[in-house]
Amino acid sequence: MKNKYIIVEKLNTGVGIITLNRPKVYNALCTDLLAEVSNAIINLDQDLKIGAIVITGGDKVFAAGADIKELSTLDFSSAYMNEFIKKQWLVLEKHNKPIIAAVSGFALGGGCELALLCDFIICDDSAKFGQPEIKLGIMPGAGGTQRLTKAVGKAKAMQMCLTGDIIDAKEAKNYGLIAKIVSEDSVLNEAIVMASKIATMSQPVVKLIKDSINNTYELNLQSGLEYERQSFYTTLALEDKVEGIKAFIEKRKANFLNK
Ligand code: DAK
Repeated sequence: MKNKYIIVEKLNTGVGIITLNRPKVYNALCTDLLAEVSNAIINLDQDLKIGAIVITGGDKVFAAGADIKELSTLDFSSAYMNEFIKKQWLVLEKHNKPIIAAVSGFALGGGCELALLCDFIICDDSAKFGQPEIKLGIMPGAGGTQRLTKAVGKAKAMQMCLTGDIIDAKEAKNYGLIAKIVSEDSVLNEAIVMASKIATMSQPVVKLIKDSINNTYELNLQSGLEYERQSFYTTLALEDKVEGIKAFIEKRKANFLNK
C-alpha cells in the first residue's frame, strides 16, 4: 500500500531509510503516520538484504510530537479502552534491526520519544529536544519519563518533563542523549554511513549486541512504560488537557484550572 505520511527507501548498502513527511505540521505523529512507520519497520525487519535502518524527519524538523489536533478529540475512556497508539508504538519498540535516528530541528514530545526508542541518535546543531507535554496539560506517554531518565539522568529528565524546557544539541550531547553532533546538512549522510557500516556486520551478532545492551539497559523499563502509558491516558480526563490544547491551537498561553 502506498504511504501518505512517510517515504521509505532501500539503499544497496543494506540500509532502509524512513523519512517522516508531514512538513506543514512539523511531522506531527498522527495515528496513520505511526501505522505507516510501524509497517515500514516490520517490512524492513523482514528484508534479509537490510542490515540497519535510519529514521529522519528531513533537514528542518524531526517531529514535533503526537498530532495535537488528534489529541484534542481524545478522551480518557476512548484512549484507555482503545489503547491509543499503543499497538503502533509497541512495534517501534520491538524492532529487530538497529535503528539510527538522524535528527535536525525539533524532536519534541512523541518526537523526542521516537528518537529515544531508536538504538542511537545523531543530530546536527539545529537539533532541539524536549518533552513539552506538560504545557498542554498532559504528560509524556511513550518513554519521556522512562527512556529519557535513563539517558540523561533524573535531575535533567525532571527539569525537562516538569518545565517543558527544550535543550539544544550541545546540551543533549553533554547529557548523553545523543551519540554524535555532525555539521548541518550532513546528518542524514553520516547516519547512512554508520548504518551502512553496521549492515556489513554479521546480522546475528548485531542483534545479539543490540539485545544485550537494550535488555539490560531496559530492565524494568517495560513496567515503567506501562505505568507511564496508563498515567498518560489519565491526563486525557483533565479539563486542563482541553484548555492546554485549545490554547495551543489559538496560539495563546494556557490558563490551567488544576482539574
Ligand atoms: N501537532 C499538530 N500540529 C503541530 C504540532 C503538533 N504536535 N506541532 C506543530 N504543529 C503545527 C502548528 O499547529 C502549525 O500549524 P498551522 O498553525 O501553520 O496550521 C505548524 O505546525 C507550525 O507550527 P508553529 O506555527 O507553532 O511553528 P513555530 O516554529 O512557531 O513553533 C514548535 C514550533 C515545534 C515549537 C511548536 O509548533 C510547538 O510547540 N509544537 C507543539 C510541540 C508539543 O507540544 N509536542 C508534544 C505533543 S504531545 C503515546 C505516544 C506518544 C505521545 C503520547 C502517548 N502513547 C503510546 C500512549 C505523545 C504526545 C505528544 O507528543
